[in-house]
Amino acid sequence: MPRPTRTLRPRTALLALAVLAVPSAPAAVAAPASVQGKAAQEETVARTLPVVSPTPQHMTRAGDDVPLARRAELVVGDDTDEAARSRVTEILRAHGVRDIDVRAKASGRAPLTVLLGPANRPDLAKALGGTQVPQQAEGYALRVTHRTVALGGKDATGQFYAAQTLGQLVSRGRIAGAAVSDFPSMPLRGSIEGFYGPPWTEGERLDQLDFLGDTKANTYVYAPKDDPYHREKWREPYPADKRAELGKLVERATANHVRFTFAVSPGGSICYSDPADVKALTAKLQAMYDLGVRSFSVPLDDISYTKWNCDADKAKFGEPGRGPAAKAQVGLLNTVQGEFIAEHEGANPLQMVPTEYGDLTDTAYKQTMRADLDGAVEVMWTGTDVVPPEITNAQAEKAAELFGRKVFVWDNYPVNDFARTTGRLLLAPYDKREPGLSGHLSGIVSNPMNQEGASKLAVFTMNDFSWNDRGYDRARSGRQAALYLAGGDERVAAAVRTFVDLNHAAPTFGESNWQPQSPVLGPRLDAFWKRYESDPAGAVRALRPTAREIEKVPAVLRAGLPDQQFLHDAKQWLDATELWGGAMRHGLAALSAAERGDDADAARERARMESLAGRARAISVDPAEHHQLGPVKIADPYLDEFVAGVKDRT
Ligand code: LTM
Repeated sequence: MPRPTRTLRPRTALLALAVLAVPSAPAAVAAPASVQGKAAQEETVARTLPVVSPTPQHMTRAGDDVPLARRAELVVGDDTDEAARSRVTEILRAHGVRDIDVRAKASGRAPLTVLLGPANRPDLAKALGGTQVPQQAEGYALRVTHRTVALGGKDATGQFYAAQTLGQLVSRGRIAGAAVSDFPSMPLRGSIEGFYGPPWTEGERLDQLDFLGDTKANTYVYAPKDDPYHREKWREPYPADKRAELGKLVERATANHVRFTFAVSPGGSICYSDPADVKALTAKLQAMYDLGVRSFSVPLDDISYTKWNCDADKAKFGEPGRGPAAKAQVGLLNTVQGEFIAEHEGANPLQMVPTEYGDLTDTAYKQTMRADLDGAVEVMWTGTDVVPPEITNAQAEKAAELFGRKVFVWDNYPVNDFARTTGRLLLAPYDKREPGLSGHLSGIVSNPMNQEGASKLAVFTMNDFSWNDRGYDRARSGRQAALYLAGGDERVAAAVRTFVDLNHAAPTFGESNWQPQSPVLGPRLDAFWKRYESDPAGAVRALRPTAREIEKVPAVLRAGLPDQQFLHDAKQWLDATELWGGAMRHGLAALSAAERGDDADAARERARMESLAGRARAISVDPAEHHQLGPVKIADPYLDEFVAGVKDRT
């Protein structure tokens, strides 16, 4: 099946988060209706603030909610950010404001006035009152009081993020009366398309850039291993059609305040000492600068340092080895930083991936890097073991010490290009990254799955963590991610969460998973078999709703999930889920029949179960979409064990 070229996901996905928001503070948790009077209930509702994602650094109630009317004034200045302005307009229109009067000064007569611009603009500073304006880059202050919404950015990106937060404060015709003072804990946040296997399509990349903007992430690194012009043919310029496509991506990234970061990986064939190769590399970067790119990366991962690509390097740097390899790389990178980046207006510091990217061992390679690499260059690091089971503050501090700077984490989650991810979607919320990492890292980017749409659940939670690592609440973030994908529909979000549970395992390169499979279904099935020994009828009765719920997940998602890219990516897993749910249902029927002594019916139901399970096991990933080929895995090994358990007992 061809991949959709453009997503049908409405741009209002984040707006929808607010629609069914839950109380944000313990104080807002309602008392039981029996002990709570109507007035108190109304008070609770009025005081409840929606959950905002990523979690703001500070959010409190500033006053009563402000009702929306058909008319509003939007007060802007020359330094109002264009993207923020169109986002605010989009939000107001989506909530029924028909007449938006854009002006330079408030009339004082509008039912709603929205002030948007730099936080130090006098009218904004006044309307923000005591709400603190953060000094951090990309920070913003927001205050909703008495018919006025003040959205003040520390810089242009801060204005855009203020608008994104506003989108989550509006629901049911009211804007929550909040005061927010917010900024990112880590400077760099987002995703790196850095996996092996089918690169994302143009439509998937455009979708990802919108998604990153929605989740206040500022970085997308273009580094697909299987784009020949990124690695093997790194010396060759992109053909005109590919260049045009990249130009479109740069434009979309800019509209989302995302830095489109162009990466080129010359390490497989470069001759470091050949000026012609250095020139070819900078020419490649120059072509991208001309398209509007301002962030660049030279990844040197997954190459050998036990051989040189030319004799001249041996003559210049000596016998191949860690130290000489680092010397050669540092020479190249310092030239790019000093002679290209520093000479190009607006260019951000160069990023690089070292060849030693996944350990904490001090070596001649790292010694040379920390001694000689230009201090401006951002160094990426994956955490230990390449796919790290955890990242602690102590590890990050050590990595910073080894490379002589805070490192930028390339987190190999939820990437599914390595053997132990065969047949898997990795959907679990981010975990086992220690609060406080923002003190030791310059940022985190996710290396996502071959499937862009399906990656959004995990990346949503990763962007939540990198925005505010100390405020990260895994369960809340997972719920918000499901709600985001579901376009704000709670029933659909519940089906998303069930699907996440069936696809929760996150393997490492070793034997064990760093995120467990099916933390809800697994224990439930264990409890089922335990109870079955003493109370078979009760056990079967209690498990039936679970089987039905699983069987219905695909229908609920296909009917109600607005994200077509996700549905496309998850197709084989959804097909298998329906079959496994049916297998469970028939398995339970077989057990019931056996209990009442109806052997014929038990055999019939058991055969149905086996047939459905067999069909589920026969579904394989789509080779056009997946690097690792094989049968799709759902809630393994629990569902197979369930089928085996039924067979043993019927
Ligand atoms: O992680 C890095 C720096 N490089 C590669 C990635 O391209 C690949 O996607 C992941 C997961 O297999 N492992 C790597 O080593």
